[in-house]
Amino acid sequence: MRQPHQLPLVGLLLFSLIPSQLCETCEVSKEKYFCLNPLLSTIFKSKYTRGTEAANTLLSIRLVGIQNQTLQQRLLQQVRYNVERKESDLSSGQLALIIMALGACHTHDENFIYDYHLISQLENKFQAEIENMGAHDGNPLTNYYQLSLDVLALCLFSGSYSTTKVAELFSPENKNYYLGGQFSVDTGAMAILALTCVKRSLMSGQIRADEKDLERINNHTQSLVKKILSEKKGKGLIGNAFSTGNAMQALFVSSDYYQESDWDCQQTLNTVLKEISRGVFSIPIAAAQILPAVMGKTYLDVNSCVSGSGNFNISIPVPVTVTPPNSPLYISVNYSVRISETYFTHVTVPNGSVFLDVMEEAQKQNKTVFGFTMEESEWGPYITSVQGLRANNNDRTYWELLSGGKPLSQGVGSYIVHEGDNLEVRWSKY
Ligand code: CBY
Repeated sequence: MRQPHQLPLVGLLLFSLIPSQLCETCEVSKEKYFCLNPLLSTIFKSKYTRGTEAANTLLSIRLVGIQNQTLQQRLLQQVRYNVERKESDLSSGQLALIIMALGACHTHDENFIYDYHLISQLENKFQAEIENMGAHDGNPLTNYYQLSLDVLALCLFSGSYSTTKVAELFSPENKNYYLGGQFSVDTGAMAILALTCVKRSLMSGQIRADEKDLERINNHTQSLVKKILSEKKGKGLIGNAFSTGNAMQALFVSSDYYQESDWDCQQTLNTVLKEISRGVFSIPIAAAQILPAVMGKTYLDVNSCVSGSGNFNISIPVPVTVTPPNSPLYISVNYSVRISETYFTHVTVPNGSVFLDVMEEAQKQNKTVFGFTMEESEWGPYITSVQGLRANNNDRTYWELLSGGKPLSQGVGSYIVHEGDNLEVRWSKY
C-alpha cells in the first residue's frame, strides 16, 4: 500500500543522481549591463577588415542576442567577402568560425554554408591538419586551438569526423596543448568545448561509436578541466584576461567534472567586469571572445539561441586618453633582437607608442640587424620574421615578445611601451 507514495521520492532521488545536463553558468545581471558598454562600443566601432575577426564577432553577438541589423549586415558582408575571395587562404580554424557565425541561431544565412559547400571544405582542411601532423613530428598546419574549432564546427553542423581520431588527437598529454612550455588555457578550453559537443552527440545517439571512445573522451575532458582549474589566478582570472572567457565557457559546459567549491564563478565574473572597465578588452577580437561568457553563453548554444536581450542600452562613450600634464613627449627604451647572439639598441619614441613603433624606429637605424616582416592577424600585427629568419609552425619556431625578460601577453600592435623598458624579440620554440 505504501509503494505509490514512495515513487515520487525515488524519482527525485534518481533525478538528483543523474549528472545534470543543465550547465552551471553565472552571468552579468541586468542591472549591471552598463558594465558591458566598453565591449559593445569596441564592437560597434570596429571596421572589421582583419582576418576573420568579423566571424568571431558575428558569432558572439548572435549568441548573446544582440539583434542590431546594421551591425549584423556589416559583419555578414565581411564574412561573405572572406568566403568568396579568400576561401583557399583561410586556415581551418578561420573557416570553422565562419561556419559557426553563419549557422548561429538558424537564420537564412545558414544557406550560405550549404551553397558554398563549407562543411566539406572544412572536412578537407581538418584532414590536411592531420596529415601535416603525420609528416612533421605531430605539428599541425596551424595549432590545437584551431583543430578544436574544426571539431566543434563539424560536430555542431553535422560534418563527418572520426570519434576514434578525435579521442586519439585530444589526449591531454599531447604537446600541442603547450605553448612555450606553458599549458595554453585558450587551447585546453576550446578542446573541452569540442569534446563536450562530441560527447553529447554520442550520448544522444546522433552518431554511433565505440564505448571506448566515449570513455576516453570523458577522461580527456576530466583531465583538461583539472589543468584549466589549476591555472586559476588569485583574483579569479584563468590563465590571463584574454583566455578567461574561453575558460569560463569550458567550465560552464563541464560542471559534471568539478565540485562547486573548485571554482568561484562569481569572483571570476566580477574580476572580468573590472578588467572590462579598465579597457583591457579594447580590441574587437578580445571583446568578441569575452562577451558570450559574461552573458552565460557558450559556443555550444549556437543551435539553441534564445532571442531576448536585444535591448542593451548602448551608449557609446568616447574614450578619453588624458596624458598627465607633465608627462614627457618622448620616451627612450632599450630594444634587442636575440637569436644566439643579442643585438642591442637604444630607441626614442613618442610617449604612448606601442612595441611596433619601437621595432620600426630600430629598423630605420639599421635594416640589416633590425629589419622585420609582419602579417595581420585577428589580434593585430604578428611578427613573422626578423633579420630574414622566419617563424615556422612545422618546427614550432616563433618570435617571442618580452619586456624585462618576461613574455608579454599582448602583441606588438597593442603593448604600450614605457620609459626605460627593456624590450626584446627572441627567436624561440613553443
Ligand atoms: N586563433 C589562433 O590560431 C591562435 C590561438 C592561440 C592559442 C591564441 C593566442 C588564443 C586565442 N584566444 O586566440 C595562440 N595565441 C597561438 C596558437 C600562438 C602560436 C601561433 C602559431 C601557431 N602555431 O599557430 C604562437 C607562435 C605560440 C603564438 N601564439 C605567439 C604569440 C606571440 C606573438 C608574437 C609575434 N611574433 O608577433 C605573443 C605576443 C606571445 C609573446 N609574448 O610572444 C602571443 N602569441 C600572444 C600574447 C597571444 C594572446 C594575444 C592577447 C592580446 N591581447 O593580444 C592570445 C589571445 C593569443 C592570440 N596569443 Co599567441 C593568448 C592569450 O594571451 N590568452 C584562431 C584564429 C582563427 O583566430
